[in-house]
Amino acid sequence: MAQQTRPSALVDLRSDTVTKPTPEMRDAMRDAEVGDDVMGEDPTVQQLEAMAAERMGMEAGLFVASGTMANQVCVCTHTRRGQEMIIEENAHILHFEAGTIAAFAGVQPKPLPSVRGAMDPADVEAAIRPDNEHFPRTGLITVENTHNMEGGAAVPKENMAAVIDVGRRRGIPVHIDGARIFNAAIALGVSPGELVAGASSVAFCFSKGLGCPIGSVITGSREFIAEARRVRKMFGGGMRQAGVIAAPAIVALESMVDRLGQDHEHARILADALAELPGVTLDPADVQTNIIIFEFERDDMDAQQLVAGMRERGVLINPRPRIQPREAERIRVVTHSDVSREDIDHAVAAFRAVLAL
Ligand code: TLP
Repeated sequence: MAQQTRPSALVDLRSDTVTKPTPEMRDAMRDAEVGDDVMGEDPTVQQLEAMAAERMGMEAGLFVASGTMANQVCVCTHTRRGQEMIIEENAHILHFEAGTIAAFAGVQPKPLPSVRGAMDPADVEAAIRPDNEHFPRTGLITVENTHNMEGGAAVPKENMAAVIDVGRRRGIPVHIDGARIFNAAIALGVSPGELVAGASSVAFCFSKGLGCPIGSVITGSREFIAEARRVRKMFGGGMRQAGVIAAPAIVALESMVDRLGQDHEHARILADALAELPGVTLDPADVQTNIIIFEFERDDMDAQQLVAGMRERGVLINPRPRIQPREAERIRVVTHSDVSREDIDHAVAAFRAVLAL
């Protein structure tokens, strides 16, 4: 267990992507047995892919460079050009992947509203296009869990199961952007395999809460992964001695998953303190995992000034970019394995100092 307990020079709460590899990860990178993975000869990558598939209850896995590549390889593998994909309206795939579903997969989105990331299964079913030559064909349904822009909300298992069931009944694949699926599983008290049961593909990241420097994995059926492997090659994502970056991911699966609850606890402490401060609109009960998003509105200070004031006190935070027209200014704060309890206390003190009336 690799909780690092230094009061940091800087407390970096911009994202859980900022974590540095632990000493155990560095050791594993140095000692990794490697081979040419495009030739199917890297034993460390193969071990990681098998472990990841097993965790998700899937047949096979595929190691890729990033969460974005994971999602895009899945979208391209599931769909054909000109199709439509049903997606939650604030999803990462829709807003933060540089328009790739249009540029690479050639599919158009059918965005649906949600309650904190959970789309109504009846809406999903109603959004499936009837057979009519005017319409695009519905080629994919996606669910993001945890939902980043909904403040790390964990989409409940029953909702996931109901949406997955719509896909199964209507013969439409369901992809899960599970960049933070372990955070979701821990918050909901279920195994990740239970949470994604019946989905066609699940992507999750090692370079977020799990603390790795790089990497994501796609899991699915053997047949799907064989096809995804070809698409990954088209993206330029075939990697050679990738065991050096797969090795820390194995360390992460073995030792970084159970500690995620600590990040959630830290986020709750922060949320309780933030909710008391003038200008902050936040219901701490909404903070289920390691992401806090709060509305910020004051006459005497805007979000940029809050960010600057926090930086002066050694705490890094980011505004959450506006993704819907006219929405309120929001700030995102993310806890992770490089943030200790002392760091949280320091951040709370800094927020109080900057926001005190
Ligand atoms: N999210 C990043 C930024 O892109 C916003 C962050 O700091 O949270 N799915 C989800 C739900 C994500 O949150 C992210 C990254 C990705 C996919 C993409 O992963 P990467 O950054 O590895 O391409």
